[in-house]
Amino acid sequence: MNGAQALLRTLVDAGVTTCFTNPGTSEMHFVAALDSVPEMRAVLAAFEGVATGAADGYSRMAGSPAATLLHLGPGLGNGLANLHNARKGKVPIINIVGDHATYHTKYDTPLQSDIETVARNVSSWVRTSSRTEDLARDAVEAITASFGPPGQVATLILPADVSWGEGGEPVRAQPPPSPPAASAEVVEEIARTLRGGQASAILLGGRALREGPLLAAARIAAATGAKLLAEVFPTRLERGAGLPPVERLAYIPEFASVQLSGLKHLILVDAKAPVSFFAYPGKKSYLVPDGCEVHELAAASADVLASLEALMDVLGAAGVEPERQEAARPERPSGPLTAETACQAIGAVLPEGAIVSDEAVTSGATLPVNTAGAPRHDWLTLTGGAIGQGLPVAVGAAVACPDRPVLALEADGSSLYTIQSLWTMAREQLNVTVVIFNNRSYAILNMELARVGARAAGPHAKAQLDLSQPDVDFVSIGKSFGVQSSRADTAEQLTDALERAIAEPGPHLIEVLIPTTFTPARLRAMPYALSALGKLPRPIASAVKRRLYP
Ligand SMILES: Cc1ncc(C[n+]2csc(CCOP(=O)(O)OP(=O)(O)O)c2C)c(N)n1
Repeated sequence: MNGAQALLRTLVDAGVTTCFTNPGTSEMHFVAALDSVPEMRAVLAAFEGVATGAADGYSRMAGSPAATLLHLGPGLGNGLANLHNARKGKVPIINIVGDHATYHTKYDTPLQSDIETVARNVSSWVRTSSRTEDLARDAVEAITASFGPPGQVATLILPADVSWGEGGEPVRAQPPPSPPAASAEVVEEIARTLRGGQASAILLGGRALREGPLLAAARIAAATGAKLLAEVFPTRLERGAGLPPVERLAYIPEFASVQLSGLKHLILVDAKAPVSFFAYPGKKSYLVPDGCEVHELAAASADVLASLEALMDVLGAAGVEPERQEAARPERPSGPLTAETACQAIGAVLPEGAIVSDEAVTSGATLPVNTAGAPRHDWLTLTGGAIGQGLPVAVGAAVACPDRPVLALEADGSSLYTIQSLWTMAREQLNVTVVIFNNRSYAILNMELARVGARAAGPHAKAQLDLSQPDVDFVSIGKSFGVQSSRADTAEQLTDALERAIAEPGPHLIEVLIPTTFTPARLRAMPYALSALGKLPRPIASAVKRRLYP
C-alpha cells in the first residue's frame, strides 16, 4: 500500500466516507487511490470555497466529519472563508492539503508557500506528515481532534512523496472519548438560581439546539419560568411543529438588547455571552444587561445533553410537559413579490424534513416567523459571518441526506461568491431548491453605512453597495451550470414553482426579483412591522425604535 491508500482506508474505517475535492498535481496519488478505496465518496467542487463549505454542510447533517482535498497553500487559502465559518460553528472537518515532495520544497517553486501558516488561522490541529509510515497515525490524530467536542477543523498536510511512498499501513481510530457533563456543584448552583424566581434565560448554542437538548431545556424552562434563547447564527437548529420554540437573538444589537433586558440571570449552554457583531460609535459591544449574572452550565467541550438532563432532574422537571410549537402555516401569498411575500411562500410549502441553508440576509428577515409552525425541519445559518456559505452548505447537506429536500435561500450578493456550487449540484443531481432573492444590492451594507455614522455617503460610496449595472441574470447562470432554472414574477408563481422544484428530483433554481428591504425608512418602520406580524409585542417594538433612534 502506498501512503495515499493507507490514508484513505484509515479515513473510511473511522467513518469519514465523503471528501469534497479540488485537486492538483501534488494530490494525484490521493486521487488515484480513490479507486482502490471505493467506500470513499469523492465529490468534485469547481472552487475550494465550495469544497470547504460543502464539508461544513455535510458534517452538520451527517454527524461525522467530512474531509476535503485541497491543493497546497493557494487551494487552502481559497477555501479559508468557509473554513472560518465552520470553525465558528464548531463543525468538524478534516482537510487533506497536498504539498510538494519533501525534497522539492527547497527550490521555492511557483506553488511553494507556508501552508501551515495559512492553516493555523482556522485549524486547531495542524501537521505536516513527514513519513509514509506515520501518515495513517497522523490521520487518526486529525480525526480525533476534529470530533472534539467542540468540533474542530484539523488540517493534515500531505507531501507528494509521503503520499506516493510505499509502506503505508492503515490505523484504526479509537471512538472519541465521552466528554464530561457539568459537575454536580454547577448543576446545584444553577438549579438554586432558577428556583429563586428572578428573571432568567437559558441561552442555547452549538449542539444544544438539537432535539434532545432542546426538549430538556424546554422542560427546565416550563418548570422554572426561564426564557429560552438561541444564539444569533445557529449551526443547526431543529425546529418546527412539535418541537420547543426558541427565540433566536437578533443580529441588530438594539433588538438583542431588548430581548435580554430585565434579565437577572443568563445560563449559557454551549454558547457565549451575547455581544454585538460589530462596534458602532457610542453603542455597547457587550450585550448582557448590567446587573445580569452569567452562569455557564456547559461549555463547548462538555456533554451538553447530559448537563441539561442533570439540571432537569435536579429541578424535578423530567415529567413536565415542555412548550411545543403548534402546527401552522401562512396562507399562500398572492400579488407582487416582495421579501415578505417570498418568505410567506416558503412558509406555505416548506416540506416535512426539509433542511434549510439560510443565507437570505435582509430578504429573509421574516423567514423565522413564516416557517415557525411548518413541519419539522433543520435550519442551518451563517455561523461565521463570511458570506458565500449558503450554497456550498446546501451541497454538503444534500450529499449527507439524499432523501431529504434541501432549500438554499440565497441573497444575490452572497450567492455570487460561490455560485459554481450549482455545477456540483447538477453533476451530483442533488435535491436542492435554490431561491435567489435578487435585490440587486448589498442591501445590508446600506444599513451598516448609516449605522456606523457614515451618513453623508455620496455616489462613489453608494456604488460600492450596488449590484445593478449590469444586472445579473441568475436564470441564465443556473441553466449554464446545468440546473433547471426559472424566474417567478408573482407570489403565486413562486409558491407553485417551489412546490414543483421540491417534488422533482435534482436541483432547481428560482430567481425572484424583489425590492430592497433595508432602506432607512423601512428600517425605521421595522420594529412596528415585526409587531404587526405578531413577532414583537407593541411596547417592545416602541422600545426597540427608541433604542435605534434615540
Ligand atoms: C467573505 C465576506 N466578504 C464580505 C462581507 C461583507 N458583507 C456583509 S453583507 C454583504 C452584502 C450582502 O449582500 P447580499 O448577499 O446581496 O444580501 P442583502 O444585504 O442584499 O440582503 C457583504 C459584502 C462578508 N460578510 N463576508
